[in-house]
Amino acid sequence: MTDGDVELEARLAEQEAFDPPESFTTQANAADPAIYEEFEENWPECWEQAADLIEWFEDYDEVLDESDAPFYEWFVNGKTNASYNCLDRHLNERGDKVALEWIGEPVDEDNRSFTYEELYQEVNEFAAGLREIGVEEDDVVTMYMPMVPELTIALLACARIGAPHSVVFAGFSADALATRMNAASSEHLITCDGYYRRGDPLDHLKKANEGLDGVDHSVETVVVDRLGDDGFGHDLTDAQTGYAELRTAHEGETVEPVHRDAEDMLFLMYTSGTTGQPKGVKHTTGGYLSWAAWTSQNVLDLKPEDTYFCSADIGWITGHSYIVYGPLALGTTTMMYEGTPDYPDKDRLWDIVESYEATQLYTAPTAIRAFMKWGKEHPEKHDLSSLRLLGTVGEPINPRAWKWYYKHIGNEECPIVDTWWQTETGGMMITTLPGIKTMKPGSAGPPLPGVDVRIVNAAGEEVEAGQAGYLTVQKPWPGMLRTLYQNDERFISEYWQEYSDPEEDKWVYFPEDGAKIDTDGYITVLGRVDDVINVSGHRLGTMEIESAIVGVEGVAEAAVVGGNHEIKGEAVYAYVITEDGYEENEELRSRIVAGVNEAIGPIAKPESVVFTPELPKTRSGKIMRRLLENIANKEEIGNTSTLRNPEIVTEIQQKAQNN
Ligand code: 6R9
Repeated sequence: MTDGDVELEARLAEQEAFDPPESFTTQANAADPAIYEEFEENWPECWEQAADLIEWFEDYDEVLDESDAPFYEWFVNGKTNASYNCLDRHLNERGDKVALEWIGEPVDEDNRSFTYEELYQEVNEFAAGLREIGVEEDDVVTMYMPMVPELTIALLACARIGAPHSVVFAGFSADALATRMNAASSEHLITCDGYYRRGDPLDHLKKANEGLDGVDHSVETVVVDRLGDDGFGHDLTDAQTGYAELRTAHEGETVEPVHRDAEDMLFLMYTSGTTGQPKGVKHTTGGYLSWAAWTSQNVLDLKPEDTYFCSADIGWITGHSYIVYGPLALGTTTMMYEGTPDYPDKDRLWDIVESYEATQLYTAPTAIRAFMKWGKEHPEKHDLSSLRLLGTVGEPINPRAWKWYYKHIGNEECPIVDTWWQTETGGMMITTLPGIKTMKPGSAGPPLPGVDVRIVNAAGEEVEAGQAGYLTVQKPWPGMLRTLYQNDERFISEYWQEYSDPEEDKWVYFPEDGAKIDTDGYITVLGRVDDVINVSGHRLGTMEIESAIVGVEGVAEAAVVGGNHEIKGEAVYAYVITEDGYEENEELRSRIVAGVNEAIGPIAKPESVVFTPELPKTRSGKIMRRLLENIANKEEIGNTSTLRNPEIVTEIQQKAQNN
């Protein structure tokens, strides 16, 4: 490091607040600080601003219907179509402009650009193909696909014909696919033969077929050919059709976008919760799309002339809202890339930013921590001056990583938006408006205008500045989930139980996060307060992992916790009791890891498996996960006086050390 570098690092390390640069504020989509007051005074009508960003076939006659809270309805009786909004309405003005840049793994330089016109055409043809294989309005279509452009095309084709999609992350296991298809009674699957990871082809269809074996009803499948000659030579069955074949049979056809009610389901997305069963989060057409578009415009500062890069996977909500729906609704050029940030080299992302002159980058803290570890020489090899704004999502970002991102990627010229939100919220909820607000590294910022977030104690009273409490949202918002698929009861018990007062018709949404607030109203999110582990920004339920481990032969009981991890944020730590007659050995340990891999996927694999004769339990028999977390984090052990078996704690500690 030069003296200048040292000086700069020292200055950055101390600085606690950063104002957005003038070069940004003067051109920002949201530039008037009065918006906060205006939205508060004019709530809920303020959200007409979001609805105005999309085109309606029939106008809505009420902004919000609260009569059946918490089953809120937004933009009542409005009719629209998400595919129409992301494609058709841009054709006149920018049909020749690129809608989607796809950057494949650099095995064959197989990058593809789709103009709005081209994307429109391919979506229409595929929509016609879906109809041909029997997909009807309101049928749930499952996608189990990696980051290939056909995934975006499939989402928009489904939206066009009013068939809700349910995307299952391609890294999830065959079992996870089967569980989700069964839960949604989904009779259609779109998948692909395989994809590339670090230069090697992966056999994805094999996994999809294994998943289909576990589905309890018949399924029609469409298979995208990604690998060509590198494919694994699977023969398609009678219930499987090739994507290209299906689409080209409808070449040149167009399909009228179905007029969907604002409250009609656009998609389902399964996410982890406290119990073993994943939750089918239901999002609607009007409210969700308006929310994705409004937040894209005001937080990501997207403009039609931008080339915007979100490095997430469409298998997660971030990809839905901020690769597909938000950017395309606004007529922006959106990018998707296949592969990993360190193949063929650790500058993959920076190479993409430079080559495509990306204007915004939206990524996750776990990625930023990895970039930091790899060193600034990788971004320094590239001209990143096209960037105007940076964003993060998925987990808390520590100030050191924030500052590294600010300095080494943004060159101190790009505001950073640290955006807190969830699968359930549909889009961003807490973050600075980048053209208006000062940034404080480590704090996501104030809630967005019109979003009523309060930090409360266990009794539901607001806590004082600086105190930790529970994050709650006290007014509905257009992008909110409407229910859990076919499970209204669980919807209420998961999100509306703790702080609501049904007698008073007071409904408070509880996202299961802890947080604190400062005197400026800036919120620092502290993490989940339920049994959900956040590994590299991905939500995993401890119960799901525990039941996978208990399913392994030789395991009697298991407890799983999240422990700190330098790159991943959190990692999975497992504590396992063996069955009589089974040895605590490496063989069992690797079967446990393989069992989790098979039941959920590689992201859930335990970092460590510690064998123990007992788990620390309270007198009422509940596992004290907090103590296991202390052990995983090599922290001082908290109070053990309420344990039935306090002596076990030191024993587990020793075993963990010798692991
Ligand atoms: C979009 C997404 C949601 C959970 C959420 C919280 C954590 C997300 C965050 C953040 C701190 C941020 N989270 N963004 N924590 N700061 N900026 O990630 O959705 O996969 O449903 O996860 O992620 O704990 O409750 P999802």
